[in-house]
Amino acid sequence: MTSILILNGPNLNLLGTRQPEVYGSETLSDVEKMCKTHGQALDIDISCLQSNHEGALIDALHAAKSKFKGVVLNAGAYTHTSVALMDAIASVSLPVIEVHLSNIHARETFRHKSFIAPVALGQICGFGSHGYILAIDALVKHLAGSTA
Ligand code: CA2
Repeated sequence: MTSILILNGPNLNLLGTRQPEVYGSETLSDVEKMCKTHGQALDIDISCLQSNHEGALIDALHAAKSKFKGVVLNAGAYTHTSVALMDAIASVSLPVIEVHLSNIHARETFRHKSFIAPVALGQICGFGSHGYILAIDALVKHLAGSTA
């Protein structure tokens, strides 16, 4: 069965506790449940992991190589700072789709830069938690095309 990892970065464990106008009112657990339910409908296995630590996210990407066919990644603020995460994605050569709840391009200038985007299959932002569903669908379609 196709397996996809949903990987969330720093502070996303606090989802639903403040700034609902920016990030929505769902908790991370709600978002993860939604992804798993969507995975069941598509007959794919969805695993979820969140960490506030850059090294743990890098370790998760390295480990993903042998366990998953692709990754949906919301790297949180590390998106805008982490060359190390960019290098990790490039080194595992797994398809990674970058997701953001908010439209990072419509926010502060420092959020416009993504170190993930150049090594990602694509970027989805601004659609709230639905972005994770869009990313799963895009990854599944990509994987179907790459094995056909
Ligand atoms: O829009 C996104 O998904 C972000 O990745 C969220 C990050 C932010 O630094 C990025 O620029 C864009 C912030 C995640 C923090 O999320 C919280 C949500 C509610 C309460 C506390 C933190």
